[in-house]
Amino acid sequence: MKCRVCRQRAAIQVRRHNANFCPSHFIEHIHRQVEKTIHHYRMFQPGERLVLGVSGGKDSLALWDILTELGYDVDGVYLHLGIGDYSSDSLVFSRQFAEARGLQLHIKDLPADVGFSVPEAAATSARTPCSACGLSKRYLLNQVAEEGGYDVLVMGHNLDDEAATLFANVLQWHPGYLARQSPVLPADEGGLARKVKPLIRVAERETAAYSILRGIEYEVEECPMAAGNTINRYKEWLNILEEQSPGMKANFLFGFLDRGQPAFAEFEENVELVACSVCGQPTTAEVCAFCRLRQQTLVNIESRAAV
Ligand code: Q46
Ligand code: ZN
Ligand code: ZN
Repeated sequence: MKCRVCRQRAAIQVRRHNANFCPSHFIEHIHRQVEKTIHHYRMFQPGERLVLGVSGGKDSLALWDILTELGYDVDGVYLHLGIGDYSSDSLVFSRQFAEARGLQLHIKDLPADVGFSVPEAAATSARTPCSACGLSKRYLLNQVAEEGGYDVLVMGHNLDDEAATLFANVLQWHPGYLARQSPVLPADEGGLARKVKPLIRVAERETAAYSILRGIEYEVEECPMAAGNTINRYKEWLNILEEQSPGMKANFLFGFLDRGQPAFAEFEENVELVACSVCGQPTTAEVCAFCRLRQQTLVNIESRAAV
């Protein structure tokens, strides 16, 4: 197995590109894939301020490394969700990464700053852990982007994440979600920063390989609350298909973005956003979903403590 570029011994095979690469040309290949995605979807403009959601896992840390290597100036934000050792260990990896490279990492601590953890929200509300977690993450990331004056919120979703989300939206035939599933979600006048996903051309096993080759230490443990997460199940199914037909996952996603999505444009709901009467963040209701979750969770925690 030889590297496609230099004919030296290859270290990794990328079957969907029908190519093998040595370590340094694999790294170059990944950089090119990300740069191509940024330009193709016009993700950033010169002078814009970027902040990346950092989880301490391979995808977000690899993306931070790639963007920095490509010359972009990107700050990070770590959200501490209060999920036991998983959260504290992930914070250590994120901090170590940022400190070693002199990068700025903001830290938002859900239990300390807001008063509850994801497990507490899940135990005391009707939401599943991932639903309470997703809602809290979206809220806190928007808050950091707004408070820090960032123009763009950069997310570490990879090809597998996006293909599995698309698969879920197709299985459920959610036309509104399909209309909005995009590598770039434009900024909203109400104060939501633009959201971009520069890693969507890179598969999960490639971000893992990239991280190892670049010496990035990351949290390898899965979130303990992920059990039963349907997106993970869809990823496994798509991997079986990919194994039989290399390139299927990328064709599914990029075929949709290029040719399928325009058909769903008419389903995009043009909802008007107003300021939440409690926190001021843009929302469709009088009180945003996060403030409702917070109120409900804090009341339930207090009443449990009183018993
Ligand atoms: S951190 Fe949160 Fe994930 Fe854990 S609780 Fe679910 S959504 S699985 S990316
Ligand atoms: Zn090579
Ligand atoms: Zn609110």
